[in-house]
Amino acid sequence: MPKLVDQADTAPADTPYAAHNQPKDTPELRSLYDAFDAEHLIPLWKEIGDLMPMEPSSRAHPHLWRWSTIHPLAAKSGDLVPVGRGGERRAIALANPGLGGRPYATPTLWAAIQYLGPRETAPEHRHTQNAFRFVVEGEGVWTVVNGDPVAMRRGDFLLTPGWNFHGHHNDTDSPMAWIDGLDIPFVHYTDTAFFEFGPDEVSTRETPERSRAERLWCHPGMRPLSALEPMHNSPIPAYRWEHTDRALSEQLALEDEGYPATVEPGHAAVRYTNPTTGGDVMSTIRAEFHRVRAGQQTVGRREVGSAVFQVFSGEGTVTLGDAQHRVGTGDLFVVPSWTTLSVQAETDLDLFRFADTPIFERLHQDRVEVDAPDGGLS
Ligand code: GTQ
Ligand code: FE2
Repeated sequence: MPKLVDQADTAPADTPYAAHNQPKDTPELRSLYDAFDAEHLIPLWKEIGDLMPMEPSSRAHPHLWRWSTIHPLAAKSGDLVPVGRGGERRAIALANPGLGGRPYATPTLWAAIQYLGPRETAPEHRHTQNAFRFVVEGEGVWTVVNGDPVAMRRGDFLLTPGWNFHGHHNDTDSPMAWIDGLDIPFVHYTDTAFFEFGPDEVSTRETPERSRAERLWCHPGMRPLSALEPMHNSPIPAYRWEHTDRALSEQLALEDEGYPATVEPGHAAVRYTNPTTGGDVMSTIRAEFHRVRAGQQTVGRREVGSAVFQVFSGEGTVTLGDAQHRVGTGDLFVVPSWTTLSVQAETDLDLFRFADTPIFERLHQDRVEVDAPDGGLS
């Protein structure tokens, strides 16, 4: 297996650690190091620049995947690869080129394009990994969560929190693709994964207009008195596009009317939340939607932890540290930890974003730095 950690042999020359007095290279020193090796011991002084950097320096790259490239490949796998028990899902992961050939978009997050052909079914299962879907185009698939069918349509953000049974069924004669986000890498590193197969067929073929969970939970500002305890995952199965779209357009309209509503001029944004806590939708994943007006540039911002964006609509340029990418509808890009991101919108630009920040907030390891509008830091 490819090694996941680049091991430094000596303190890197470009860090303050380089000032450390290295011992003289003598035969005794070499035999000491050989003895360390034989006993599975590693001295800190050879690794410190990598283990204890002055600030995060992610192995993940700020990579971009184009929808126009990955969607046809997903469609091709629809022709060649059956979906069913065992493989479970026709999901193709974004593999960050900095992460040693593993199917990880970032050190903590999985992002994949999933493809389901006409009338196909992805069988039910459950796992401790938290999952969501975001739909950039198309409709017609039903994700069935604990026996409750939930329609998937363009712009919807759908949840499958850990340990809920879920399967997917395409009830139309057209294929559909969407993106999945999960905390698979985080769960893998921490050896906390459990998995169970469900029934081979998805447990319902009903296609109701609204899922039972939406009928119970999706009334703005209200919760049922039958469920007053806080839940660590949001009970909302689908955050519908009409609400996201209206929330953003109203923020911009209020800004035009002179009321404070946007995060910065011409930049509207919402976070999807758990209505029982007001916090993030799931314990390991934050999800947001951003709308930047044509001609606006967002202020540079970096934070601890990693994020993945998908362009929902529009065109622009993203600056990620030293890298710049022109982006359009469906394109996906990674923002590694502590990498400054700024977005320049050519047309009105709609961006879906997910990140691992809830993990670091819970552990009090979170940090954010925002460029001052004059180019300095605040
Ligand atoms: O749809 O249940 O991309 O279990 C990876 C693992 C999707 C899913 C993925 C999964 C799923
Ligand atoms: Fe799953």
